[in-house]
Amino acid sequence: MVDSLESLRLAPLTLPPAAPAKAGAVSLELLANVLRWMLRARFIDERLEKLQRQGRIGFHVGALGEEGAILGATAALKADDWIVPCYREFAALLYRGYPLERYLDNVYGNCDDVVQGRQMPDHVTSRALNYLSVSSPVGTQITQATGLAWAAKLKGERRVAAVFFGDGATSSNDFHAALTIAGVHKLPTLFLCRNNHFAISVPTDQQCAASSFAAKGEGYGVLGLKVDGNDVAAVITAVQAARARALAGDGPTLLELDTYRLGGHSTSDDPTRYRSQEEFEAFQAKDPVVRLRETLTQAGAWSEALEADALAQIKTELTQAVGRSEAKAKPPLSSVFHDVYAEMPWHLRAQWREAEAAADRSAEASSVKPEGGQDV
Ligand SMILES: Cc1ncc(C[n+]2csc(CCOP(=O)(O)OP(=O)(O)O)c2C)c(N)n1
Repeated sequence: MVDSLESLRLAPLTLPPAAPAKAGAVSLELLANVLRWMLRARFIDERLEKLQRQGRIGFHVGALGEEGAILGATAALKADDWIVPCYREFAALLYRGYPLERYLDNVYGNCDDVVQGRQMPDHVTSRALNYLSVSSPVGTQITQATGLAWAAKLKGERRVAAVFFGDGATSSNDFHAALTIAGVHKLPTLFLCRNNHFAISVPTDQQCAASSFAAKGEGYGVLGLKVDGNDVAAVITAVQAARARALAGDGPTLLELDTYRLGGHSTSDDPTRYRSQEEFEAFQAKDPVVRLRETLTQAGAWSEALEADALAQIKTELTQAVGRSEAKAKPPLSSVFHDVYAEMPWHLRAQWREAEAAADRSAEASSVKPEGGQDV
């Protein structure tokens, strides 16, 4: 019986004509620029983790070890393409030209934060840079990207929607809905699965029994390819090929970018509780920053001096930007009530008045000295 069932297996999808080019096709100049951004991203990640430990910011969700997958993919896109992030892709937004200080305003949730402190840190967005807002629920961004891709197709626009998500998100309802629709309508969606080997503490072999995450595409008629996500040139060529394929009308591609999360899930996590030092060290040896640095140095396109320059620059920029963002005021209380309705309905106005009165009472109470007139 098993044999006859096996014989009914569908043939796997064949590679498209626009198969990924050879890694050598990516210019050294582009790779050096991506390395510079990877170093910047890592420096920012490490500094923000320290700020969180010092109690100066509430939270950070970083991308240590995943910089090659995120920035390689971003470098392969065009400015008009949508980037639909998960929550680790701040470096993609900065690469597109978002000001560092504005990003930090979001991390601090201050009065210049584009989302006015209503979101967790790292939940930033930019309409001007075609970077959709971060939604924390796992997987929801995958359907949003498919909607954007559908809109682009209906409008005849030459742009793709590239959506980042983790391996864990491939178990979500949204992954299923998005790949179903994108496959049926041949939408220009690039499904970028950062396989960082964990969904918080759950390793991939406990998430699903598929042979790979790329293999999941086949069930939806979506071409799935597994790429070494720590090989930046391979990521760039694969995303460029998937993009060309989507614009040619050949439909979406699911790219599994195989990488590894070298840090914790976020600053709220302690990864030593669920993974061994041996495993960590084995993946550390494949660090995308180290690999790209070596490749470029051997090719004469990188040097210690260039690296020192890059690090000195980001150190100065970050120190200045942190100083400015940290000094800014919180968003006003009234901001809680804005940005939902063009004209605020009466019941929200009433709640706003009540909230202001409660805040005044509380400020008054805290300024009243206890009996005896002593400060406490
Ligand atoms: C619907 C939903 N369920 C649970 C969570 C809690 N949660 C936050 S991140 C995460 C793991 C996601 O793992 P993965 O998709 O692999 O992405 P990664 O964090 O590894 O980049 C979970 C379960 C959530 N945010 N949303």
